[in-house]
Parts: sequence; structure tokens; C-alpha cells
Amino acid sequence: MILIVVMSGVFAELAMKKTSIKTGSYEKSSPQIYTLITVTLYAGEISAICDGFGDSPSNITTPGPSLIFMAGQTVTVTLNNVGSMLHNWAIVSEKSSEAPVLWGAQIGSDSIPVNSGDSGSVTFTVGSAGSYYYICQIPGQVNIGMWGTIKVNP
Ligand SMILES: [Cu+2]
Repeated sequence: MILIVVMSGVFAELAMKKTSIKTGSYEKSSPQIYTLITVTLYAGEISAICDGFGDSPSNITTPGPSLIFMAGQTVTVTLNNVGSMLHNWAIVSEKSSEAPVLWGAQIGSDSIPVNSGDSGSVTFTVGSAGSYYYICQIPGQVNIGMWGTIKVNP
């Protein structure tokens, strides 16, 4: 019994270190910079006219959580569709469903979206430093809140 308590304490500590950024786990890329390497996002509806992304099923916001990556790093993003509508996820340079997908960073698409209750993931290599967006590419949904910002550090 004591062993179980001690072991679960160790696991809790490890889990806390890995999830200090609520949207995922990170690694320390320099003494001051923590960079996301895995990201878990949730897509869903906030109201009849507003959709968004969140760091948990019960915290869907617009814009969604801001993400910070490091150029050249390998990142895995998982999207869980906790809404009742079809959604997807992609990185683009402008907040438009017409914008080309960058770095192959796309989960589903407007024609093959992630169904309600389903999940998808993608692993990609982050491109050059700059400011980007992630969006839902289902036509019209970026305009009702399905976007968030991405900052890529050099
Ligand atoms: Cu959507």
C-alpha cells in the first residue's frame, strides 16, 4: 500500500513536469525557453454561432490556446473533436480557409474532416521563425472563431 502511494506520487510529479504548458508537453530548448513538442487540442462549439479550440474538452475558447514552437523542431499535434459538428486543424500563414497548409501540419481537411467524437494526429517539422495561425478549414468556421496563434522562435 505504501509502495503504491509512493509510486503514484512519482508518476504525478513526472506528469506535472511534462504538462506545465496545459496544451501539451515540452522540452527545454534553452535555459529560458520551453518549447512544445506534443500538443493536445480539443475542437468544439461554444454556441450556435461560435466555435473554437481548447486545452480541455470543457475549455473551448476563441481564439484557441496560443502555441509556441521552435524552428526545425519535430512536433506532434493531436486533435480531439469534442463537438457535434465536423472540424479539422491546419497551420497556415493567414486566417483563411483558402490559405495553403504549411509544413504538412494538417489533421483531416475540409473534404475529409474529423468526425464528432473522433481524434486525429499529425507529426511535422516546424518551419522558419515567425507568426502563424492554426485554423479549422471547414468553410466559414475560421470566421466564427476556429483559430489560434502560433509563434515560432528561431
Ligand atoms: Cu471547425
